[in-house]
Amino acid sequence: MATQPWKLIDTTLREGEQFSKASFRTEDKVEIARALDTFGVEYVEVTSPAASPQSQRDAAAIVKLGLGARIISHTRCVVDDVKAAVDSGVRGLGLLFATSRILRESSHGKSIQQIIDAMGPPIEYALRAGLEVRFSAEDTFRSETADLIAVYQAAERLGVHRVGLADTVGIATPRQVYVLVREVRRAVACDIGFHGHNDTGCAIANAFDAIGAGATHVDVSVLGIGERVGITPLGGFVARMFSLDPQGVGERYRLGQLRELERLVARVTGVEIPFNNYVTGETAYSHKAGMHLKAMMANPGSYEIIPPEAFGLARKLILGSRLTGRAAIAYRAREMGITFGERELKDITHRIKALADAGELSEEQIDKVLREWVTA
Ligand code: HCA
Ligand code: CU
Repeated sequence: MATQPWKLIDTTLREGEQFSKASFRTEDKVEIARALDTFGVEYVEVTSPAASPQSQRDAAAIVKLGLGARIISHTRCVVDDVKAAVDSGVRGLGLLFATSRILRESSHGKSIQQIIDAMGPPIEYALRAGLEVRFSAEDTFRSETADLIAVYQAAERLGVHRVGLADTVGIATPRQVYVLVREVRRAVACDIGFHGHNDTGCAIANAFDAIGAGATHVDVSVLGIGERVGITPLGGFVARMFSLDPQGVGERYRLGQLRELERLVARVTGVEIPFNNYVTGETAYSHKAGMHLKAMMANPGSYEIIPPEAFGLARKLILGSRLTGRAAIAYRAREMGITFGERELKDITHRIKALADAGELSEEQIDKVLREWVTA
């Protein structure tokens, strides 16, 4: 059970900048960073200041906002990049090296021993500068476990605060994540982070199992934006955790800000929020079938594990479809101050269903049918 402490590293301004539709201006980044801080994420990760001159200026601008969230940056594991990050004023660094054979061959050409030798100077530089340092093995789930443990233990000996597992290609299953995080948990004493891509739809479940197995930090981005189909979405992950610990999660984050935060990122990147988005999607709180409506009217918990009010949202009961039911129609009639007998209710519901066969009725149309029935 995911009851142990965990922290959110929002990487909308790093992984999310790698999203094909994102090209953030400085003012967009500032607005997103502020909104993330208002929501309450513990960390905001920004693009490596070494990536470009503007990236350096943007990182410094975000640091200067003086937010409550800790501003960290991502950098390659080389001293020059670390220096640029230190100069920008960020308080933490996420360093990484690919450890899978395929990426070692196609990306940097180093053996595991060469990685271990190369990570020393940048990690030491960052630690001497007083930064919180994380070392992550890119493409963790296509790497050999023995290699991973060797690299993580070397990082820990150098003094990193956290090691990271990255499902770079979205290949991991929840069980694999659980098993590997457990193994890393036994091998090192420092904190553990998880970063998971969503190529096969497992990113939330994987992040959840990482925490269950002892991970302390989870990477998320608003709407899940990132390379390809992106990573664990902030909203979906928070929903997962809220369903298990409503009070704890509700106290830690300003959940009522989620929708605004998502709208902001959707606007800046020019994408739509999916209709079935976790919690905030257009249909996330729509209830339609007669049997559902009946139970929802008796107790909203019947078909909702997360009350919409917790996120500042409202539910929508769709009464005018062919799937509607007597309880729903009686409910609406009562709201209008009309009471029908059982027989009548059956007939009027039948009538509404028959009309709805030609297309869903609006609330006004239902009300009209009910009123006319009374006066007829
Ligand atoms: C990438 C790197 C990364 C890094 C994750 C991490 C990944 O862009 O390929 O820092 O833990 O997915 O491996 O985003
Ligand atoms: Cu990634």
